Amino acid sequence: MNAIAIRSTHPAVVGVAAGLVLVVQLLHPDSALAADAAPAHGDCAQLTALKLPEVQITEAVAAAAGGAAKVTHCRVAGVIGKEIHFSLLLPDEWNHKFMMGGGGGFVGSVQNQAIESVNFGYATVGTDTGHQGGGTEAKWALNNPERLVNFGHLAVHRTSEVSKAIVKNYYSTAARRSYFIGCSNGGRQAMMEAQRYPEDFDGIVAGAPALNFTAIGAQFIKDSQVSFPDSHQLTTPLLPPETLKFVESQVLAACDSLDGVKDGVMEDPRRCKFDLATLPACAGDQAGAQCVTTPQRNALKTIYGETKNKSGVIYSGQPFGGEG
Ligand SMILES: [Ca+2]
Repeated sequence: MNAIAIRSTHPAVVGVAAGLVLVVQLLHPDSALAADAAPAHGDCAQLTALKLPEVQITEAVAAAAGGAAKVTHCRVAGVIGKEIHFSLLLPDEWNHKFMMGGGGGFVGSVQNQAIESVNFGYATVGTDTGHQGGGTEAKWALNNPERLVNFGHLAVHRTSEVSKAIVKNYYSTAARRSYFIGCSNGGRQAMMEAQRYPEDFDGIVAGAPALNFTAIGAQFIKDSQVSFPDSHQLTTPLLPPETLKFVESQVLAACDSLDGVKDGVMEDPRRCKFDLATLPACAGDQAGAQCVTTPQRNALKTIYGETKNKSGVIYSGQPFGGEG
């Protein structure tokens, strides 16, 4: 995992590079946090009677440890507006903090990439972002601007506000700190929050943020085309896993130490200027595990190269690192 920590005393808008984790720490210093006992909480089942504007709480049950949640908690499910579903876990032993987790792809089911935070005492929530469907399917969006806005940014914002209200009701005190963490589309959600709703969270972690879905889609197509140059043969990629592992080992050998520590991790892949010409060529251009063929080298050049259309560059190339 690659990470950049950015500290700021102002709500921040930060730059993005694919494959990076951006940590945005906003406002309050953590020294203001006092460690003390978990507060008493209310009756879980009674939360179904809680009235909030445009919110239906459909379920509130005291839940035993199970699945990702290793602690007893109150599980609250509901619908915001017409169709934004959420699931909120309220641990019996609360640490006075709230953490929302993002969802991957087009989401389409209630997802919480931070669900395990409940085991550390966080109240935590996830949402389906206002539609149901497969994570790579976008039929829900056709001619439906409300769903587009919900998916784009509004569902996360509304879910955070509703969750904070439920947290405050259940524990009779507001969360002292609120955080958001997400990866891929969840990283995009994180960036949207930082830019559009900087008051929602005290800290935001945007992992590998998938910004600009159209350009990323073009990039995926570009990469897939060179990985499978024969459209009738889609079972074996030109760059098989063992070759990618080899490429990764060569990239790390060249760039791991740039951050001062040889630990198998590149702090900032943008600093890695790996020359693909240094990869050993396969004898007789016959594929092998410790070399690349000419077609493989050319494919790698395309994958690491910028994605362009007739107007120019529309997306940066894949960063080095994490190949295998
Ligand atoms: Ca390193």
